[in-house]
Amino acid sequence: MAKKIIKRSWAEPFKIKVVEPIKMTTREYREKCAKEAGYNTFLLKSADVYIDLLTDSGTNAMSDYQWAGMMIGDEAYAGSRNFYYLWDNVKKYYGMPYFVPTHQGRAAEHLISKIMIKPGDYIPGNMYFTTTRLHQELAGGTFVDVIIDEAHIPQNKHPFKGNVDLQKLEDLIKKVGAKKIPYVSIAGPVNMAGGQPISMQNLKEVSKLCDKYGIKLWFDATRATENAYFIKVREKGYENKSIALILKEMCSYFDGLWVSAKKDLMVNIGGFLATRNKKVYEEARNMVVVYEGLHTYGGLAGRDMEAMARGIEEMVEFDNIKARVGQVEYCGKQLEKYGIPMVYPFGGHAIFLDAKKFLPHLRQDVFPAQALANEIYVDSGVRGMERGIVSAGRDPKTGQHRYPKLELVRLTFPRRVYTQAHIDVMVESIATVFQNRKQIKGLKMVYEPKYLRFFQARFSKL
Ligand code: PM9
Repeated sequence: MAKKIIKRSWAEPFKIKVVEPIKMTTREYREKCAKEAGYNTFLLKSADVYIDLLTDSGTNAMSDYQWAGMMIGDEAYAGSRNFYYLWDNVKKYYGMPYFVPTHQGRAAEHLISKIMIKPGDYIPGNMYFTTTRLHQELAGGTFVDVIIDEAHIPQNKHPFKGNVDLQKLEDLIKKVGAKKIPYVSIAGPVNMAGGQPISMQNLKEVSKLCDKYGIKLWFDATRATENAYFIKVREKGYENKSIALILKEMCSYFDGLWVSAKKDLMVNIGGFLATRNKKVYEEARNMVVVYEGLHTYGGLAGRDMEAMARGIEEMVEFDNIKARVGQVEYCGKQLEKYGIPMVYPFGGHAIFLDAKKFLPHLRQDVFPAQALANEIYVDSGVRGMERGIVSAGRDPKTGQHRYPKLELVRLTFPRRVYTQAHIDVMVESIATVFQNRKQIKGLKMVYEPKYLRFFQARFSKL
């Protein structure tokens, strides 16, 4: 008799040493919490959340190696030894000789935007990110989306939806002139597109095009190891290369990069700017003392920099990144069984629900993704985030809502935090909300802050 083939599963490459209790509340209680929070999941109290999938930013579980490093924080005002260790690791893993720490990613975005952008400039990029674009606009620039069209279509299964459309980029260069483009801003993977990667081949081509016109290329490397993982498993010629080697090759095409260390590096706070351009470095090093703190701590404690340095070493371990992306994939496959509309292929850090398809009876200006994130919270205490019209904000020139093609709810996985059982509970909740979707009503925005409105806007039910 032929032997039955036994499936062999993978599991997380760690075990749990410390736990943080969480509690399930009643639906009635959560209805009250949601109303008090103005139907904005950012305004909920964390204590009222059961499974927190708002973000993977600063919410990761540090390893014992990172926690041990916290104890050897050198809290000197100037010249902390943790700073030099972190700098060494930035050189070693990102291949950039110059480095300035910042308290988080947007602080580095602030520095680079102020240094590089003049009023009237254009900054092409592979889809906008909220904080990145805002800093580019505040510096007087206009962001132009040059991502491939496939990125705007949730069901499209292109393996590298983060790719730049070279024709769109060259058309823009010819239209406005290379002098008006201080740099091309590349994210890998692309958060707002669903965590979609850019291919090495596309990166090479973008770099060649930039060289042709003498334009600099800058990298938002916040989740670059996820991008490196997708290159390894999807792009020919990279299957036998390590994540560290792929990351280094990716970075080699850029003049500089910025990182929110709260993601890949698995720390609770931190960021940095790194470059091979000495002039930019000198300006950043000078500006950081104005906005962040001395250039050897940049708004961070010595212990934070030690945890970041150690996080860099862990983030490139293949088993670590495989388990991280694998958890997202597991979740997507479970949701698929219930016919839940999502963005494909599943991304690196999150599952993105397609709210336009989930709630086809709601027009985009009654905020379907915001309403859906809220319903999921009320059903089970699972907290996700709107990534649609609210996040897109208003056009600074016309003052009108921007209407993005993607109207999504993001369910983001903090690294090394939740188990498969948490995912199963979350999947069943979303399936229940999907069953009852026709009863979900839209929202009206009743308070709108000027910048990054998704963080603090308030809504009422229609
Ligand atoms: N990303 C996220 O949840 C946290 C705040 S915005 C909702 O996805 C990229 C690709 C990011 C990012 C933050 C930043 C800014 C830059 N680039 O939050 O300032 O995903 O450390 O980084 C968030 P900081």
